[in-house]
Amino acid sequence: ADSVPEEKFSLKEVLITFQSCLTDNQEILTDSYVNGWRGLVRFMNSLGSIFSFISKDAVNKIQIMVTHQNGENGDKYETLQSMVKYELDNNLVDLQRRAEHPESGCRTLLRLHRALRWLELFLEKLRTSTEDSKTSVMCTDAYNDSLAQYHAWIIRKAATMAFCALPGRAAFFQTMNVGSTEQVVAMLGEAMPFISKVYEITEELYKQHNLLELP
Ligand code: 1PW
Repeated sequence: ADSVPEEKFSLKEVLITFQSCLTDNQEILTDSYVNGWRGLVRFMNSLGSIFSFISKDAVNKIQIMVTHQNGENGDKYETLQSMVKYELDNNLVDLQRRAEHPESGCRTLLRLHRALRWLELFLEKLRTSTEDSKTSVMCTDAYNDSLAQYHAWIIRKAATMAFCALPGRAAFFQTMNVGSTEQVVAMLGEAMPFISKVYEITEELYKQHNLLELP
């Protein structure tokens, strides 16, 4: 009775975490957002070591956010809205170029936010794909339409190479541990609106405060 079986990883749990980000007044809980990313990292790592360079940066960004959350002013980081207000009010964000605050919560979260757009596009392509669709192509297209524009040539090159090593559609769906193809498609159909909502609210928040281009 004392041996608790290792919880099986399921992408469904991860997407549900993003669902739990939203508060009743449409704010985003930093803790759940970061937890959602922890799950995405586990998912990426389960895709093989070739993805570890990609997940490494996400791990790094997660750690920076955790440090803010556990810091003296951790309570100011409860939601993305309170974080933005706190860091801007106290001049804790480098607006022009990286200087005194190279690891502000605002600029760190912006990187995760941009990557979430990639995930959103990629999952939507998977959801609407057919048996003969190629995961590598869907992933690369999603990347080129989102995150790629923010990356230097060398990173784009490495990322595109990693995508080529993605398992085929059937195996990829299995890695998600959600069940049959139909179940994966249904799960994505349910979860995608929450990811999109979280993305939209964050985008609007950053836009309002002119933070979308933070160095
Ligand atoms: C299969 C599921 C894929 C969805 C997850 C997407 C993860 C995105 C991580 C991409 C990281 C590529 C290598 C790192 C690049 C960094 O330079 C870059 N970080 C991100 C997250 O784009 C920018 O961060 P920086 O250098 O301004 O601190």
